[in-house]
Amino acid sequence: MKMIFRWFPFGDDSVTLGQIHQVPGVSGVATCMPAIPVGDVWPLDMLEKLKTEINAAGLEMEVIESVNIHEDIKKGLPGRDKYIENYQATLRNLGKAGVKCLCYNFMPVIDWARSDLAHELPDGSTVLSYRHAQVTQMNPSKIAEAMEKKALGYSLPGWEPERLGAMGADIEFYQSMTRDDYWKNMKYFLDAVIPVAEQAGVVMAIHPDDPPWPLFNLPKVITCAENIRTFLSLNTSRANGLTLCTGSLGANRDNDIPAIVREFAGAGRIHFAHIRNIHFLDGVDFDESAHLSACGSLDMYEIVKAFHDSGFTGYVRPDHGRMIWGEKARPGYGLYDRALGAEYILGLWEAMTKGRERHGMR
Ligand SMILES: [Mn+2]
Repeated sequence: MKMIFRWFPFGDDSVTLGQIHQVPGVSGVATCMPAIPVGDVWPLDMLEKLKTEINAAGLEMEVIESVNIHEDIKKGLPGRDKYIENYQATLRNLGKAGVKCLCYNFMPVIDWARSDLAHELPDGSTVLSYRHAQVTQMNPSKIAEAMEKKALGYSLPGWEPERLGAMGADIEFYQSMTRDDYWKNMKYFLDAVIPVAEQAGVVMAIHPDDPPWPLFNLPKVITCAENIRTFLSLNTSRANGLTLCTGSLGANRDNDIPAIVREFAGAGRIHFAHIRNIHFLDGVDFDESAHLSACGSLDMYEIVKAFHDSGFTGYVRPDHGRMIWGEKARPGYGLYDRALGAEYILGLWEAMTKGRERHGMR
């Protein structure tokens, strides 16, 4: 596996490339170009400039997270072909710039949702939290407003202003769409872009829906093993793969994350792993937590072991961290707790590798 760190360019991150380079074992970043409007082609010269900056800091730019998908594609509107052509052009440019993996999502309107971005834990650290009653009682623009207040001026990926403007009408649009139609729109997109990704040397890695259940009656599809099987069967190329986000899928207690990892990493379809822990509360409520198994409800040893046993060679990043030690940063994306998470995962990995080499342990 290759340990990387998410980093937001163009001054939109409190964490510097120099700091990331000092986190032991981290070889690169997953980055993005938020300045490009959704649906436009990402210009090669901008990608190359960004790559030069990242390489100059001693890091690689092999993963992009994300190139957002225009809503017309998800809705299956006639305008989608133009946006798909642009997506294909972006994939070609990513390949030319040396990008190997593209993390994206296909969630309608709302990318991810939390009720609080700075919920205080007993030790004084703050985390992202989810209270189902609060989320479902608020209308989406209220959620957006509440989230923005706690984002400390940093952009929230998935809650871009252009998305918020059309949110009400977009949610209305999907009320009459069946899940089958949504799968069809997804297949139309995949069949058009996956061959281009293959040629460009880029693997695509869809991110699960977060949380993995429907909100506001929107179609959610990347939520469980069965639906992931359906997704992977829509286009059977290896370039049609997954970002396995343990915290997103893990929020549904019926999802057996180690089993999901074994099934899909074993089939060579997981290209990127987001590894984080969550702490289950009543019902479907949860708080995000520190990465250690002891701090949350997911067994991180079993999750990492499932990747290790599968011979996983893809990218891994610590996912959201807590805000600790007085750090001021984009919620979930401070330096300190994510660095602790990366070291914990690397420690588990080394122990598993050496346990096998030296003691024949499985
Ligand atoms: Mn994730």
